Amino acid sequence: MSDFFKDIPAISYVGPDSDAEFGFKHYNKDEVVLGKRLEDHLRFAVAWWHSFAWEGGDPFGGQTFVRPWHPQDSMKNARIKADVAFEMFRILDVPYYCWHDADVRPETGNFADNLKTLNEITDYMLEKQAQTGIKLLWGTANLFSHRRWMAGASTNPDPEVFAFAAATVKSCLDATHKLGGENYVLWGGREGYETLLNTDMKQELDHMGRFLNMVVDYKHKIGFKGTILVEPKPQEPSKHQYDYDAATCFGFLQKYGLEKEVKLNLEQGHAILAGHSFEHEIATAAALGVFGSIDMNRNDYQSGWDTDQFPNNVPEVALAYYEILKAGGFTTGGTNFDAKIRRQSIDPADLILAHMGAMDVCARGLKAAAALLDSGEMEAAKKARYAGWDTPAAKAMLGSSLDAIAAEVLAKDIRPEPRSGRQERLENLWNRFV
Ligand code: XLS
Ligand code: NI
Ligand code: NI
Repeated sequence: MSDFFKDIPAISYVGPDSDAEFGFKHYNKDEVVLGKRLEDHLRFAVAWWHSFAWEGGDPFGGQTFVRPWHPQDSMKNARIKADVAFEMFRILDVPYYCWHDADVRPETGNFADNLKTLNEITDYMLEKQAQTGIKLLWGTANLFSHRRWMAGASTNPDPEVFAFAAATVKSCLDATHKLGGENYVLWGGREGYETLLNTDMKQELDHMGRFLNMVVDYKHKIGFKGTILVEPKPQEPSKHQYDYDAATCFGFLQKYGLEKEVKLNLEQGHAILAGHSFEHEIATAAALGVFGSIDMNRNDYQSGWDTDQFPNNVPEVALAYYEILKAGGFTTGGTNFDAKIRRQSIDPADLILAHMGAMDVCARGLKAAAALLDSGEMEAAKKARYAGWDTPAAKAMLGSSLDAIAAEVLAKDIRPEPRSGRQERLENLWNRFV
């Protein structure tokens, strides 16, 4: 046990009428919604990197946080960091957490040492999981921070970097498997390019497709039962990233024969960077059969970059959960807060309050979405809009041909009558629930 959070009580449900600073106002994990406990619907996870590895730097200034596990260059401090992390998971009563290799172990620059320290610290984390019951939602490899990755990992023009990436992902998949992780994520931060003047795009895409196939093969080889997830993002850090958005990723998976093996981890802020809404990305992935998990962190709408802020907009979050519920909810996925406190929020309490508030926002959003879904009104309106397609004649047309349909249009003198899309009525309906 560490005393980093010494004056902070464990967070429990106090209800919406309480003004307690530390307490859930809306997230009552045992509340049953649509036949399932809120904890099982939302499947919250804390991201190790933003809360414990990031030191508060931005492009104009360095570290603002002063923590007992700094500097992060020794196994001794990696253990202190793990102690504090598990203490925070306990205080928040979250069921899951997520990590990159580089968040949990010191970086030494060579693979053998990285492997040794990763195995050592994840053994320690396994003990902590056993003591607390907290589980791993997903593990991942950081293939973007160290300078060796500057021109990409699997898409690097240097085969030695590809090899280093393959070895690193193998080690992270092994560690995720050991910890009973329910998913494994690949976010291609530098799998893209800065300029076509020095880039062979076709070759890079083929290498990335081959790499992902090797990941899937290895997953089966070791009997890892979790889901392999790819996380789309259009740019930042690379100018152009190959995993632009959900639809682009699906095309990539299909081209390399992986659409049945790999699903998507969708992030709210990345959707916005791609010029989409979060619910658009979720609905796209669900329609294509590749919805997996979410990173629930928003951007600042004025700044135009990935600011990784905790969610605080209930109507926005509700729209996302509505699509998730319609898709049947999470299976192996969950709600990961890939979010960081602001660099001025230097107190330990800020870390707790950020997560606590975000869990409340998500609970409110999910409950609103569930109530609307349960009322059936929105879905009935949608069904009515497509009712014409329920007739045998309309169904038969889909198996017909252009010339047969054209003959029918002439013979019956078909003249379609436009009908209202009723958008504002449906927006008013939505507003009754949020
Ligand atoms: C960065 C990504 C990253 C992934 C994990 O923008 O969101 O944090 O979730 O590598
Ligand atoms: Ni992100
Ligand atoms: Ni993310």
